Amino acid sequence: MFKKALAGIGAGALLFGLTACGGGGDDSGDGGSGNGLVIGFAQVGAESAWRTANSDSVKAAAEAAGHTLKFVDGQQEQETQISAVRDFITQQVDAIVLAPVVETGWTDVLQEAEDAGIPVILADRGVEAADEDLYVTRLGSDFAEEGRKAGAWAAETFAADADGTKILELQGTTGSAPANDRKAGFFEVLDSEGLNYEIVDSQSGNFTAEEGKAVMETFITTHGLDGIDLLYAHNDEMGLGAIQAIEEAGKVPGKDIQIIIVDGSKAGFEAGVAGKLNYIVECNPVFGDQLMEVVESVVNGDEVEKFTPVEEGVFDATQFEAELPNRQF
Ligand code: GYE
Repeated sequence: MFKKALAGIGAGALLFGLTACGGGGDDSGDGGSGNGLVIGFAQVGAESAWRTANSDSVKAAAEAAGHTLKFVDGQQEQETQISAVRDFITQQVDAIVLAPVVETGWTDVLQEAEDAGIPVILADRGVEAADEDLYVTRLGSDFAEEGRKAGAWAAETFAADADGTKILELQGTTGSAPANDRKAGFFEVLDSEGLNYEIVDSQSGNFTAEEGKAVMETFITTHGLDGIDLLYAHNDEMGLGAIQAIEEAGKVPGKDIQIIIVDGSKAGFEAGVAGKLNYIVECNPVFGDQLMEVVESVVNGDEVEKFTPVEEGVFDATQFEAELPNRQF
């Protein structure tokens, strides 16, 4: 992590952004907070409870701060998001917030935003390192750390499993930052902890319950469940879909096969309280207020961190019941 001054092209972009302020901005100059910015938000989609909570949080925070939010649901399609960003450029918004569905393929449109002098702030997901200079900052989760947290629990839980831990993995959307990093962080820790394991199968369930269930059914048909120790699902929805598939196959999720999920929605915790899963790595979507502060700082030309992580915890079976009432989504 490092501080990056908004120098060079970035600062030029900011000046342009301020002077060419797209409709609706009030130039009251109150020092930066809540002075009616126009913000374009190209969201990933509506694939999960996490996502819905994230959209709600950003919309509410923009309204509370007195900004105009132009919201586009990308429906998990990169093309839709690219069109949305181009529309925001045409409309000369003050700032663009992008939650990129996948990591690659953004160079051209990010360059177009920069050429138009409009700062881009990444929310939630990241883009590939080669494009790092084409956005100002990212606010979101440390997905590799989430994967490492899941891996640490698995390595400890199955340390005494002499004949090798057999693992199924339900990956998030192919090519997305959370899928790539949750996978990498998880296996990094299994390897560094020296766990004896085998990846029996690993496929994408695209972060949805339907696809998670369908992929789990395929896993069951192909491999059976006997001898499978652990399912690592990259989000709640896929884990919950898989639980249905396991139950329909006559097995007991959480017992016959242990399950880790990432997110920590109410529905995820309820499944935990019911004993159907074993470990939850929290991913926090409620960062709208923090995002508005970052956007205001960027438009003001303040120095911002290149990456601001959202604070997150982990929960095991002894904590599910006490934590359930605290869940916000
Ligand atoms: O975990 C998943 C959603 O990008 C962190 O996207 C986000 C992920 C989240 O679909 O539920």
